[in-house]
Amino acid sequence: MKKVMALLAVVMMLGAGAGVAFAKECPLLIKQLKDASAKEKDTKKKGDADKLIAKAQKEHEDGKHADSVKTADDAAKVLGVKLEHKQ
Ligand SMILES: [Cu+2]
Repeated sequence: MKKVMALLAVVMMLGAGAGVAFAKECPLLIKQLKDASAKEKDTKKKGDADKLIAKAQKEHEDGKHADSVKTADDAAKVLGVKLEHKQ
């Protein structure tokens, strides 16, 4: 039983660590997207991208950082830019 508890503790610590990494990453991605969107001249693409950027921002605020990163990647595809992910 002790082993199981120790394992659980390790898993939880790893999970929290990953959460923190994502939490720091989203704003960086969102900033890159906003810069790219500001330069986008195609209003249709810009509109689609802005919607995704707002969604990513919301997901980040809700603590769904992994989803936020995925949404940010989708927005980057719309804008045709490559995001710099933090390692
Ligand atoms: Cu986040």
